[in-house]
Amino acid sequence: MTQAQANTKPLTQFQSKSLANNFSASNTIGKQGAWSHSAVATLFNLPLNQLIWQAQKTHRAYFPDGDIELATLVSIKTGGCPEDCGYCPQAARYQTGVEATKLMTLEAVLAAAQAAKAAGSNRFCMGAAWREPKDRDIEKVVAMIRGVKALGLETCATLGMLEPEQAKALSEAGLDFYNHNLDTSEDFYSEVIQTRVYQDRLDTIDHVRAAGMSVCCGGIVGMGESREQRVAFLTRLANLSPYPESVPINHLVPVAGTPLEAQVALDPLEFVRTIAVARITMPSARVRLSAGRQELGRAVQAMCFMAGANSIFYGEQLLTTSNPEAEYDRALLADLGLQVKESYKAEVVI
Ligand code: SAM
Ligand code: DTB
Ligand code: SF4
Repeated sequence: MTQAQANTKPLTQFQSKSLANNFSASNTIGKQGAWSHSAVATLFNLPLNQLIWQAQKTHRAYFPDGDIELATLVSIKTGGCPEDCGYCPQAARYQTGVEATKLMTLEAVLAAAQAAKAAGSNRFCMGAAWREPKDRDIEKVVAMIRGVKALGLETCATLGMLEPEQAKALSEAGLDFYNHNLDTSEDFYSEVIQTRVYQDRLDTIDHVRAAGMSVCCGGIVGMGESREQRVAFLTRLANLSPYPESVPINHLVPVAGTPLEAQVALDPLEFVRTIAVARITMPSARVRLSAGRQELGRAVQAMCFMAGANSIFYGEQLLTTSNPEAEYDRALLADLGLQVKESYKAEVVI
């Protein structure tokens, strides 16, 4: 036995046992929001192989087909945002070279949705650089949602903070998902954003739920937060009741001109761990590899799929930054033997 094995074996056995207890409980308590900080920290601390093995067991139980969802993102209103999110190229106060645009026309949005459908996308997500939409914006987005739904695509929107009535109007128009990220842990939040507080995010998520829509909620890792803060962030997400149906995990894209422009990249293995812990703690959620995939490369993305990621943003553009070409992603999925989710196929949730 090597010194390294001698050092890790007792820890491994102990951690496996404590994880097994937590794991069996998680099948019933996860939905009710009972993940403790220490249970999530224990997952993060597991030897990587064990963590991925647990994540794979969860993934196979909840997604026996193991397919990958493709979500296409379109920026329906770019730049000029009054908020100060330290990572965001669309905040008006940072000199990032992003030009503010008006809201896209209905025709342009429907043309983009048609193209996404033709490229094989499952979901069409409309993003707007707003702190919160005005009621007249909601009317226009309602028409977009109706048009995109009529094409047979799943719909998602991310428009900033919502009032209950606005969430209701979007839901009545047929919006399937609303994306609103917690982004990080509560204690790190104010180091990145000062123009709103964590509770504002939680309130909007409540309004989305109350209006009957599914929640798409995740965040960004690699902004300089600590491991403990990543644990706290995922614990918070997993304890939302119910936890989100969609969990986008963004890897910070450091954009020149933003306060986080010089942020040192996170260790890719820590990103893989974050994906695995998201999979285990939110077993029936679609865990989406979101911003920052280009920088990860094929091998790390493959590890993320092994760790339970089962959704990607698909198409060469995110909102203002670039994403892998569709052809690159199709080749990656084919090389890994991963099938694309069929649109509107019922998902098996145990
Ligand atoms: N304005 C709305 C809001 O903030 O909720 C919606 C659009 S906002 C751009 C959506 C999400 O994109 C953010 O919550 C953040 O997680 C992600 N994001 C923005 N800039 C990013 C960056 N540079 N790197 C990684 N993720 C980023
Ligand atoms: C999410 O969590 N990631 C997407 C989507 N939700 C709206 C946005 C990523 C944006 C990355 C920076 C940009 O392209 O401007
Ligand atoms: Fe505005 Fe959203 Fe960017 Fe924050 S993340 S500056 S709210 S567009």
